[in-house]
Amino acid sequence: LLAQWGRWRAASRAVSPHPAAPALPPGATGPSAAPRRFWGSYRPHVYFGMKTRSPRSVVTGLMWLQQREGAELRHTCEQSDGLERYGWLLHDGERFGLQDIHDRGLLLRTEFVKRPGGLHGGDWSWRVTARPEGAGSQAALISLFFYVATDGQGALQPHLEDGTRLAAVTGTSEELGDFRITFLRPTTDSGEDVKHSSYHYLDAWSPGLHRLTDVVRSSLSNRFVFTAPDGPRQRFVAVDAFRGLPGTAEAPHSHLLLHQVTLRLPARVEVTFESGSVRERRAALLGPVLTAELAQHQAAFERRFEETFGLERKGFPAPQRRFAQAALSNMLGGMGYFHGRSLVQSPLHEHPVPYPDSSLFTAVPSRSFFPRGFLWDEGFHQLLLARWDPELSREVVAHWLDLMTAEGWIPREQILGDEARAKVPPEFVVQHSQTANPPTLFLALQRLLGSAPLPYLRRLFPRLRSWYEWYNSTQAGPLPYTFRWRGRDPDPERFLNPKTLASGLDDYPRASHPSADERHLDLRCWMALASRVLAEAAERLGEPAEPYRHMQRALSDNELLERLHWAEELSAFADFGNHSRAVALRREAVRAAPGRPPPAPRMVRVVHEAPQLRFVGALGYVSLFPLLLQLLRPDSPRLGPVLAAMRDERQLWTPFGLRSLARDSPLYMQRNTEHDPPYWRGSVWININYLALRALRGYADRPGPHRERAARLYGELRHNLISNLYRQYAESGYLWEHYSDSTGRGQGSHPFTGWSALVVLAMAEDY
Ligand code: 6A9
Repeated sequence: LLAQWGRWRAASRAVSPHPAAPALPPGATGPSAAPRRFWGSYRPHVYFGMKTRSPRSVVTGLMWLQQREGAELRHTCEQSDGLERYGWLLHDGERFGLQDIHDRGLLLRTEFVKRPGGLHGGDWSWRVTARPEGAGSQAALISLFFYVATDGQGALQPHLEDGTRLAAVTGTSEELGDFRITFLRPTTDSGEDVKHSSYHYLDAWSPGLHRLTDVVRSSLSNRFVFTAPDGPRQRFVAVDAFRGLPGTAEAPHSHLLLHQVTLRLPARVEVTFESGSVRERRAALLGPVLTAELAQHQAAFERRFEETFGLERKGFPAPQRRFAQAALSNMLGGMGYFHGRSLVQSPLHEHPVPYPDSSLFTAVPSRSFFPRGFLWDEGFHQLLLARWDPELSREVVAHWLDLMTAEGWIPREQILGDEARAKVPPEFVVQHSQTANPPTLFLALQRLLGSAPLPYLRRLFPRLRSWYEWYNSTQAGPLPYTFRWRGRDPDPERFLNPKTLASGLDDYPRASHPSADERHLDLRCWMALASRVLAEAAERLGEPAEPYRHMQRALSDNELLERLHWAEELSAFADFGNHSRAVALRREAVRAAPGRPPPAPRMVRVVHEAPQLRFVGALGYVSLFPLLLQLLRPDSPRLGPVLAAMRDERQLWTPFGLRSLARDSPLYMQRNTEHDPPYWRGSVWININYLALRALRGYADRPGPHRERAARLYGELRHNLISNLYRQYAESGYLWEHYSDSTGRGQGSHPFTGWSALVVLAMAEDY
């Protein structure tokens, strides 16, 4: 019975929240305590939308449709939309933002400004300006759709003019109180009256926010004709009666009110949100008043940007400064507020279990492809945001720590709420409670520590300690002071090299045969960093720091590091494990079942050399970790060979940054399966390159035999990174997930203004 009870208790710890007081006291992020951050563009997965930091916020958003053959309704950021470019050019993370969207002959500018006041986060205004771009699109017909929707709470009331124009929506909801949203009559882009426009509106119920696009799309009809008095007649598409979604019997959850305005370019529409609790209002935030406020905010942003990063002072020309401003703005404009339940699989449960409701305020790696929180990405994001707004950064870190389970685990990928879930294939939704991710929040904390108020640190501390202990106890390696990522791919026969998603470096080659004998160098170095930062935090708080200092000393002891991880035959640091140096993928015919056509051949792994315990013969990012986290002493005899591997073009050096895996490494640019192209097997990744710059700068600043060499490498690497990222942005319109090591071209998802935006810190030389 006792054993049963013990198992039950352990199982419930895997899916219950950590017992320490939350890092964010209740209400700390709500409208009364933090009114300035209540409203925001916290819906990074839509091209333009806002919500409040509430669990089930009322949301607002924009869709558009060019009225011509083959054009599609735009709403959520989709890579498949193939927009030439889009993103925030200016965004201060709090009061204002300006975004340009280029969509085949159409330039849409979306701007917002907030105005504080009252008890519920104040007012805001939007301005959406649509202009033709390039030849042939003058006077094209376009529809703009502005909507308001609830998410299971609150009430909305439409106010119609002439029976078809949705002029305003009034409403009330938890946390927001009473409000009024007004859709102003359109003007030309310079504010003159437009000759003719056509209005439609939709009043519908959706099963949830994740189906809004479907609801609108299924309500469109092409029976309308645009008849301007002095222009040609043109058929167009508009929302008609809503007849329900095909094939669903889901209960209504979201009330949607949508205003459609159809008109010829150029055009401008303004929208105001007015909070019922604002008692006295100066002039409405519209027209020339709005123009003036936008200009003020823009000037303030530019001043603050220069004060913070000093790029003009450093001599960067205006186009490069605008590029850096856009990179920062996209990180800020990509911040989201999510609420919902993770699905957790623990070894003690037969099936995945929903974790209690949680809220997360976080930046995201990519608005189109990964618009949700990722644990180790976030530590890098906060390196940048901590410089722009340390208070914002502290809040984000606290949100993440509040996701911790009673065991001390934080799920790697946060898929909270229906909208987030709608973007993820089911097989990726479940989070495994034994799977870690690099504890990069310690990187961010290291930066925040100096200025963090003590009460804040005090709230964080018990959680940091549990988190640290969780790594120490669940990711321990086979020998003292070694570590091992759990949760590698369990089915090695299917992959050239089974993946290690936990490490964040996914398919980076590790021991060919996963086993309990493995020692993973990167995790060991992360733990050295964690020990150091935790010790510093403990000292600031007057808590016992010695256990963390002890660990820090042991993990940065260079002799021990060499004994555990120096591979003489590679002349590099490496992982250790059960490893074969000769594996390959081979196509294998699969036998047909009697009477059926032969199935497609599949790839299986063949092992030509029996695995044995040895260092893993891969040279790449993992090998650099003792340098990246500056554990290697400046006078270490190993520093020379590490620097040499970095600078060698047959190994890690490229004109675009350091590649992830050496060109002469056996798995360089190898597919893992027929469907799985190389990812961390050659490409240039910016987060690691940022760490490399920071480390080189560190070695250049400290006395030692390689000081000058480190300084030289630093200068060259910085130049290569900045010029390639700038060139890619100028040519392709985006920052990317990673970059080709042979051409420098952006690859993978885009826009990816997660850690790629660290280029701003590289430009500022802020480490
Ligand atoms: C796949 C498919 C619409 C992979 O940036 C986030 C992470 C990094 O943490 C990690 O280091 N990315 C890197 O190797 C993207 C991971 C996406 C996983 C989810 C679902 C979605 O298709």
